[in-house]
Amino acid sequence: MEKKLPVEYELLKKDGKARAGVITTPHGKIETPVFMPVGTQATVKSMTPEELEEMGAEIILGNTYHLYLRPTDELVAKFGGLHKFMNWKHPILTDSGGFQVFSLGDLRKIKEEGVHFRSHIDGSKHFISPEKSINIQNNLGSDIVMLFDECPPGLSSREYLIPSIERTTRWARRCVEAHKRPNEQGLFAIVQGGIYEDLRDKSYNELKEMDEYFSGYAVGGLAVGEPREDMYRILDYIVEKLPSNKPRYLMGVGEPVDMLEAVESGIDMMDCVQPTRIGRHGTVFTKYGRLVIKNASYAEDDRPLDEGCQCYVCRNYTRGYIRHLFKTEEILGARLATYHNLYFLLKLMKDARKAILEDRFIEYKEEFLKNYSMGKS
Ligand code: PRF
Ligand code: ZN
Repeated sequence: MEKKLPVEYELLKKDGKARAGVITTPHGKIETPVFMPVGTQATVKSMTPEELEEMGAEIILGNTYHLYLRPTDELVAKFGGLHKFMNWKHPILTDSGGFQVFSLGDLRKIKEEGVHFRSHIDGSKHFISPEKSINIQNNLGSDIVMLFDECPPGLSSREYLIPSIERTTRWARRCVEAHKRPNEQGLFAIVQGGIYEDLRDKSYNELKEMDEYFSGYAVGGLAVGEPREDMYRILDYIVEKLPSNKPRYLMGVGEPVDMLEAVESGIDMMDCVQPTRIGRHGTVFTKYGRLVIKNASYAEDDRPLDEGCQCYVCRNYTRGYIRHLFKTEEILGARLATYHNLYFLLKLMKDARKAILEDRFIEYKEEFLKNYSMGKS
């Protein structure tokens, strides 16, 4: 008999390729499709865990790279792991640091052994290898551990991608080998391959040989500068080839239109810093598209950020008040906009799930897109 993995997926219903399911982790269940708020530095910026629970978040992200630099994974381990350190009782997924280190540009050098880089904080020298990334994630104690991969730029050539994929596969073997808590933390593989179908196949086929160790698969290397059509084409091509009995995670995508497209291709999980980042700077999602709250036209607007939104912010505050908070640089403005944006994407996925269960996902998606592109907020 195959050994049991700590993270499992149950498929409840398919509508076309879109899936509704449940992921079970050591810290509880997640209903999919799901949006995962990003808590890079052991906090989803400005939100308390109680607020995240209230808005309906079921799983959040943490980052190996940032937590390794500050406060260090060893310190987090002394507090009993990331859940205890930040007081979040539900599932956590940690990204491996691959993507963050590769985003450093000139500050890093890729070798077979791992990646040498300089800290974005103080310029100090560091090295992360596949073994070290897994060791850090073992110390953090996340429910889902990501493999240490290379995420090449969106328009990388085939000549660049082929050796990169092969190195990512060798790193995957080293990650599997280095994983010290296989009964408590599920490993997710990351399929790379840029915008080429055959290279996506190559990456997946190589990783698949280690399938028994993987609790799920991520699609990496998308939303990194390639045209939208290429992203949709690759998603449509590769997602249906991934094992149907494991969750599929699209990394770093949080634009509503892209999220629905991904769900239609069979993606179950997504994350993005976008809702928190744009929220802090005063841009919010509404049914009719984005809205920049500082604009003078909202000064006397007594409507909620998004008419029809049932979140705490929309039930209690007006656009005019939140605009005032941003104009006066009051902290509460950033908090309220962040709360609403996260709620909006969580709800988008909860509604998508409901639509899949009721066999009307395409109708749901088209209705959303029709409104969202009208831009009449
Ligand atoms: N790899 C990892 N993290 C990621 C990505 C990736 O390819 C992306 C790409 N959109 C976001 N975050 N490890
Ligand atoms: Zn709202």
